[in-house]
Formats: sequence, C-alpha cells, structure tokens
Amino acid sequence: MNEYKANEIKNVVLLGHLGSGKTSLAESLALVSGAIGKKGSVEKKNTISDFTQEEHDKQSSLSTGLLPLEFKGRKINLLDSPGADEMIGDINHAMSVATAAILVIDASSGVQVGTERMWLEIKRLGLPAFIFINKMDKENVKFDELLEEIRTKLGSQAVPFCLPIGKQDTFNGFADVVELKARIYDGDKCIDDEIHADKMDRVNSLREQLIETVAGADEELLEKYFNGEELTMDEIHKGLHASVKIAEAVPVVVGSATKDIGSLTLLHMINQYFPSVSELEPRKGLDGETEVVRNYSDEEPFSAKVFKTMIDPFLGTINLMQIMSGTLKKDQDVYVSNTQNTERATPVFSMLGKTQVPLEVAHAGDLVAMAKVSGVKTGTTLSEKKNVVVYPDVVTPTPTMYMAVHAENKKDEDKLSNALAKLQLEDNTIEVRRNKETAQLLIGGQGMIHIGYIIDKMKNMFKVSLTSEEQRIVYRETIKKTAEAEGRYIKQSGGSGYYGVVVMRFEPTGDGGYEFAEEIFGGAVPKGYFPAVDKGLQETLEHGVLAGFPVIGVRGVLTDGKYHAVDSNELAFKMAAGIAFKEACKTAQPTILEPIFKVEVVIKDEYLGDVLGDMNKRRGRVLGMEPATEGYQKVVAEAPEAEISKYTIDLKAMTQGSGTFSREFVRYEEVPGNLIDKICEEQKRFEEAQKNK
Ligand SMILES: Nc1nc2c(ncn2[C@@H]2O[C@H](COP(=O)(O)OP(=O)(O)OP(=O)(O)O)[C@@H](O)[C@H]2O)c(=O)[nH]1
Ligand SMILES: [Mg+2]
Repeated sequence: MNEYKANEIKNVVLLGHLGSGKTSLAESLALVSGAIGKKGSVEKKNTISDFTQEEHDKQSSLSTGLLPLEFKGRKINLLDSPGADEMIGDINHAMSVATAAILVIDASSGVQVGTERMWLEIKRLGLPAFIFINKMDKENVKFDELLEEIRTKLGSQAVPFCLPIGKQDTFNGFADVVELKARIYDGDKCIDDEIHADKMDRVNSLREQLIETVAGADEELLEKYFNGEELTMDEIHKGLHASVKIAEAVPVVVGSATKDIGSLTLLHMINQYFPSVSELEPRKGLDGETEVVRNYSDEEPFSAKVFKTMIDPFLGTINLMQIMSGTLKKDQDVYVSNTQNTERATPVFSMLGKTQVPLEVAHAGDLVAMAKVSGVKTGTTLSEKKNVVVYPDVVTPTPTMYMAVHAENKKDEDKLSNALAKLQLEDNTIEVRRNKETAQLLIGGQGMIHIGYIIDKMKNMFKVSLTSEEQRIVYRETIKKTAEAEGRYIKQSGGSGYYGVVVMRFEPTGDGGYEFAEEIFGGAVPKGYFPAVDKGLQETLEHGVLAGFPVIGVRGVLTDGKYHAVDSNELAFKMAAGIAFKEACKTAQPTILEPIFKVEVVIKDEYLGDVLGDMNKRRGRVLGMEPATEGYQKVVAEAPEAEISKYTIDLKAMTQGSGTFSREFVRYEEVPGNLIDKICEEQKRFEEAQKNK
C-alpha cells in the first residue's frame, strides 16, 4: 500500500438501515478500486468486513469493518458500520473518525427507521454525506416516489445526481446529471454514452435544481447564477465540493451493490466532492487543564485516538486508531493517556477486514492499527510524553437493558470473567456488574442484539459454557410508621452470661437514609454499649422482616434499657437491638420498596398516544413531554424498574423500531400493596433455589 498524507485521505463511513446493503457496497467498492481481485458476498459469508462467526451466523454486521482502498491517488478508508441500531456505541466511534458518510437506502423499502436514525446522527455531527439508493435492480422500485420521500423525510439538501436507466433486471446504469453522460455498467466496468433524447428534459430539470443548490454555496457563483449566466463545469465541481463539505448539498446516486452498478461513479465522487482530512477543522484536546489544538498535519507532534479495539484470543489485542497529528512509525514511543505509561509501538499496519496490511509510516489523518500495546483500548488517546494531549470521549449511550449470565461450572467462571474483561475493552458501552444480593453477574447493553452478541462471543471465541437469564430486581424494605419496642437478650445459666435490654423507637427517615441516636437518661444503658446497639441494628437491617431485603430509611433511637454489671457485654446489646427492631415491626407497618427509574423516550409524533397509554400500564408517571427533533417527541416519565426491564424490546415493537430511550435510577418507592405477597413468594422461591444449588 502506498503512503498517503492528510490531503489525500478520505475516511468514509457507510451508514443505513439494517440490511440496506452497506457490506455488499463495501465489497463492491473494494473490488472496483482494485483492493481485492474477487468479490465475496454476504450469503457466502466471505465478505471482507463481516468476518466474525457471529456476523456469519446472522448474515448481518455487528461491528464496524475497515477497508482501506486506494483510488486515483487517494486513500479512501471505508468504514462499514452495522445497521442494527443497538450497536450505536460502535457506530458512534466509527463516525467520530469519519470525514464523510454515505447513507445507504434499500430502493425497494425506501426511507426506513434506521435510515432516519442514522440521518439524525449524520446531521448531529454535521458530516458531509451522499445518499446511495441501493438495490435498484429489485422489483417495484419507483424512483420518483423514492426521491420525493427522501426529500420530504430527510430534507431538501438531498439533490439528485442521476436518473436511473432500465428497471429491475435491465437496470444497468444512470444518466449523470452533473457530467451529462450516460453511465452504463457492464460488470464492474463503466462505459460512458450519450443520454437518450427522451430523458434529456428530466435530466435538465434535475440539473437546474442541482445548480441552484451549488450556486448557493459561493457568493460569486450565486451572482453569476442570478445574472442568468451558465456556470462552467469547473465552477460546478468547485461549488459542489464546497456545498457538500458544509452539508448544504447531499448528492443522491443510484446503484446496485451486488451488481457493482454505480460503484465506480461513487469512488470518483468520493474523491471529487468529499473533503480530505486536511480540510477538517483542527481537533481540540486537553493537556491537564490546558486546551491543546492539533492540526491534521505531519509537522505537528504525534497524537492519535483509538476508535476500535479488536480482541483475538490467539493474536491478542489490535487497536484501530486515527492519527490526529504527526506520524507514527514502527518502534516509536507512544504515551498512553489512561495508564500514563510510555509504550513502544509494534509494527504499524492497516486492516483490510481482518487482514493486516503493512505500512512503513502512518501519516496524520489516516486510520491505522497497532497490536499488543498494553493499556490501550477504545477511547484511549496516544501522544508524546513531552507533548501530551487527551481528546474528548465519544458520546455513547448507557445500558437500556441487563441480562444475567452464569458460568456452567467452576472452571468456566474464571474464563467468563476473563472473557468479559476482554470484551469490555472492545466495547466500552457494555456494563458488567456483579450483584451480590441477587447473586447475578449482569451484562448491560442496548438490547438483545447487543447483549446477545457479547454472549455469543463468549461462547464462540472464548469457549465459555454459560447460561443466561433475566435480571432480578433489587428490592428494599422500610417502615412506614414510628413504633417503639423492647428487646431483651438475657442468658444467665451459670458461668459468664449475656445481659442486654434496650427500649428503642424506630422512625421512618423519609429519605432512605439510616440514622442512630440515643435519648438515655441516668445511664440506663452505659455509653460504652451505644456503638454495639448501633451495630446490632445495622446488622439486623441487612435483612428485613418481610422478604429479607435490606431495610432502608430507618432512624433508630435508644430511649431506655437495662444492664448487668457482670453479664452485660457488646454481643448482648447487639442482639437486643435486633430483637427490638423485629418486635417494633409488628406495628411499624413494614413494606417493600422498588427501584424507580427516570426514562426519556424519544418517539415519532404518531406513536405518542400508544407510548403514553403503555407507560400508564407499566405503572409509569409521565412527568413531561416536549418536541424533540422535527417529527419526534420526547416523553419524560418515571416507572418502576420491574416494569421497564425489557422496555427497549417492547418500545421497538410498539414504534416499528423507531423509538429510543435512556434510563436512570432515581429512588426507591413503595410497591403497591397487591404486589407485596407476590414479591415475597418470589424471593422465597429464589432463596430455596439458591440453597439447593
Ligand atoms: N438485489 C439486491 N440485493 C442486494 C443488493 N445489495 C445487497 N443486497 C442483499 O441485501 C442483503 C443485505 O445486504 P448487506 O450487504 O449485508 O446489508 P448491510 O446493510 O450490510 O446489512 P447489516 O450489516 O445487517 O445492516 C444481502 O442478502 C445482500 O445480498 C443489491 O444491490 N441488490
Ligand atoms: Mg453489513
């Protein structure tokens, strides 16, 4: 592979709805650019970017694949992202190093939920973009309706660049509205021809629309346009580059990834209209508190940001990063931001899917890989010890769902923890949490595709035998009323005995906190035993009287008691405090508390009624609603965790996949009375099962 500098590098991410043809398009672009001699297919499970067993099993991408392509003196680092929006953490990392995006649409399905979701992400980052209408070879493709739909749903910046030629099996190319040529594809070759006269009217009107958009990006061009002067081809190219760069124009092109139609034109367009890395704004980072600005230039000190970590149980860790500034050569020292250690870079290479492509030197702006450098993972910044910089983290979502996993035997337990630790390096959006109370090891992620991928990888790649089950809710107990009781712990049967008597008042604190106080007069209980009473109460509160859940929100006040000069000791007072609490519970109205979460749900306007109704059924309380991005509403509500533990799945079903949500613990709240017995029985069964294990 040749060397390329920032002005010759384009990092392009393919985005789109599940199954729109991103991986097939990446494969076609790799073929047409000459990176590979023979094309694979998703069905044959031999594409470059879908190389893992899990992707083969699902015939769908689960992780972004990198394909460095060389085309006409430029390097195009193609990033083939997954269409499953649960992999949004991975997608966001890929987008963070992209200079531009290609939104892939399935011509037979039109604008889908994933198309809109990814479009919002593109707009959020202000990325220059093309829209590639793929699968034009399929039945029932109505180009005019598609264009209309794209412009209504995605915006009028979408400007048609071509008019398709032929339909279904006979679809073989398009009239190029910019260059005014018919591009006829024959296999991976493209032959230029005259546009048929009967298409010229339509082509001219599309061209008019395009030129208007282009002229808007440049004052000089705009003036010329308004004066009725023709723009030269050079001016159109220049204007297009400028308007694509600022995302004012989003060219729409057509093709078929499996038939390689449109791929060559797309490569030319990437080179011509997408900005190179050198045209981007400099990156800002921090050295301690001080802001550091780095240009994508070889002349600046070295810095890089890791956007993807890949673990191979045999080859070890491979980190994919973007060189933000400076250059990287074999055996160069790199300063690792998270460990603050200096490590030596092993050979630097690029990755074509899973294949390493050696590089002599990596230049600013490029996407390259490094193996086995300790302490480096997704999100790490690398720099120079004397020129430290740390780049901000990519914003990724917090888990919306948890599943519990159990190793099937003792031997697998170690393997399980080891595998999870490695998988967390790859994907920093998964959360791993051990819950002692429920004896569950929890994996948090964006839904069952995401968590299922982690579980499958542990089985396939790390050979862990495991089972999975639903997350158990962590309940609490409390008291609702103030109550007083006496606790006596007296054992005097010869030898040294036990003597502790306490009278205590227990009050609900109302805020979930714990407090201990005393109102002892005349030394009824000597001071020295107060800590024992406090400790005894705390130990008792670890298991409540109803179902054994921890008790919170109690203030215990020691008001009176008795002691014995010889037989009193700390243990006796500890026990007495516990007995007093249990006794007081007879009148203190103990109850069960459940975790309440705040949820923010973003949905299309049309689903608002359904979502509100459903939230009601989940015992949720809607706190507010506000318009989100155009056509969307944000609903803020509070709901019990027990009712939303699988909300991410139900919300998708309710909104045809378009709804998203985030959740955050807020507090514990009393469960409705009719659920108390059910929860207690459930817990009893669980404890029995634990005992029999
Ligand atoms: N007829 C036709 N089928 C296509 C075309 N492009 C892709 N496909 C098929 O569409 C299916 C999905 O293609 P992929 O390339 O895996 O799509 P993707 O967008 O990468 O899918 P995810 O990674 O799961 O989001 C496969 O069966 C492809 O063979 C095309 O241009 N025409
Ligand atoms: Mg794919």
